[in-house]
Amino acid sequence: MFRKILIANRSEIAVRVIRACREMDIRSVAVYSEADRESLHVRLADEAVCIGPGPAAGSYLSFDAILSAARATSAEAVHPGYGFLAENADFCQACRDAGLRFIGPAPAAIRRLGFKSEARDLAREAGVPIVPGSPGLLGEDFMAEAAKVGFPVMVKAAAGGGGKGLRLVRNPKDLEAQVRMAKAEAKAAFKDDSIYLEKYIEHPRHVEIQVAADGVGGIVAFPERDCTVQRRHQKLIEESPSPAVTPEIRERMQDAARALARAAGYDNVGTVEFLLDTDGSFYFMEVNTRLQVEHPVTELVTGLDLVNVQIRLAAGEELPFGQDRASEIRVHSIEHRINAEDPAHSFAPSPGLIGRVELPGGPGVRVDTHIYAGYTVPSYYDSLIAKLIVAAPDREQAIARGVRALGEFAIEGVKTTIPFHREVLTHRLFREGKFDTKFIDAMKEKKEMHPVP
Ligand code: MV4
Repeated sequence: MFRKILIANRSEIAVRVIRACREMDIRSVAVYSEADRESLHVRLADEAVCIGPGPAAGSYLSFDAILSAARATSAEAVHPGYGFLAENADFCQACRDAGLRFIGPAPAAIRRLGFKSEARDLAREAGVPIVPGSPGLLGEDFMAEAAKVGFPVMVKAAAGGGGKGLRLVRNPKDLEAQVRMAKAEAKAAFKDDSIYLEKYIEHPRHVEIQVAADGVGGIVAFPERDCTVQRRHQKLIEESPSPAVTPEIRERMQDAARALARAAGYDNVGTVEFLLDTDGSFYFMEVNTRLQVEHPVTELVTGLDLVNVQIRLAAGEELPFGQDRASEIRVHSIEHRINAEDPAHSFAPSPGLIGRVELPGGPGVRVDTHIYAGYTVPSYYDSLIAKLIVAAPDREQAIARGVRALGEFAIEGVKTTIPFHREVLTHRLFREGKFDTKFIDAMKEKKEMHPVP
C-alpha cells in the first residue's frame, strides 16, 4: 500500500480523500492555491504545498506545479478528485512518466471514453443500448442522416460532455444553422468540431451506474443513482435507489455498465450514465472516468467506502468484494448540493466571508464540506460549498430527514441553495417521484408538469 498520497484538488473532495487516507494510515499531501491558504483541506492534511496563484490555470491545472509538489514531498500516488485534471489523460500519463501512480483509470481508457462518439461506438460493440442516431460522426449529409433518425434530433459535440455543445432541433428547417452553431461552439470549447446526431428523448431521467474494476477481470456495478434534478446541466439533487427503476431495470443497467467497463478494459472506479425513458428503456449516454461529486449517495446506500476502494485498486489490489455485496441496497439516500449561489437571482455565484455555520447532524445525516465560520469562499472556483447526504429506511423518511436537516443547516454571509432544496423536497411531484429533466424549470415557472407515468 502507498505510504503517501498527494491530493491534486481542493474543497470538500480534498477533505474527503484526506479522511480516507487517514483511515488507511496513508500520509496525505494537500496542494493549495494562494486563494486557498485558509481552506480546511490544508489544515487537515499531514503536509501542504502552495502551488500557485488563485486562478486554477496557474495552480490546480498546472502539471508542473503539482508534479514538483509530489516530487518535493516524495508522494507515491496522486488522487485527482473530480474536475480540474481528473479526466485529463495527458495528466494521468504525466504522473506515470514521473513514476507516480494516478488514482484512476489508465490514460487510454480516459481518452477513449472521454470522446463521446468513441464511447458510443464501444457501447454499441459491447451490446449496450444507445440512442438511435447517426452511425458515426456527422458529415455534410446531415440532413439525410437527420431525416433517417427522425425529428426531433439532438446534435451533440463528440469531444463534449456534461451538456456542453448540445443542440435540440425540432424543425428540419433549423438543422443547418444548428449544426453550424454546434460545430463552432465545439471548436471553441474543445478544439474539435466533430458532432453526431441522436433521436431526442422528450422526458428522460438521468440514471447512472457506479462501477469498480480491478483490471484483472473483477468488475462490480453498484445500485443506480438518479440525477434527474438538474439545472443547466448542473446536478442539484442525486438519490439512490431511483424512484423510477425497478429491480429488472436495475439488473439490466448493471449488466450493461459492466459489459461496457469490460469492453473498455476499465480499471478503478467510474460511472456509466444512461438516459431512462418513460417506458423503462434506457440508453447509454456517457462515461465519467473519475470519482463523482455524488459518490456519497452510493456509499450510504451500500455501506461501502469508494475512496478506500479507489486507493486499493490503484495500489494493485483486487476488488475487496463481489457483485452481491456491491448491489446490496441497505437504505435510501439523497444528496443535496449546497452551492454559494443565489437561487432567487438565477443562481448567481455568491462568494464571500462566511460569518456563521451550523451543520445539521443526528441520525442518517452526513455533511461533506470544507467550510467553517470565518472561511471566505473564493470567487475563482465552482460554487459547491457543502453536500448534505441523508440516509433513511425508505424514500419518504429520507425526504423527511432531508427537510429536517436542511432546517438545521444555517450558513450566514453568503447566499446558498439551502432554501431551494427545501422547496424541491416539499414539491408534490418530487415527493411522488414523478419528475423528469424539465422539473426545475417547470417548478420555477410554477407550471404544472406533464405527469410522467
Ligand atoms: C439527451 C437528451 C434527450 N435526448 N440526449 C446529455 C448531457 C446531459 N447532461 C444532458 N443530456 C441530454 N441528452 C437525447 N438523445 C436530454 C438531455 C438532457 C438531460 C438529461 C438528463 C438530465 C437532465 C437533462 C437536461 C437537459 C438535457
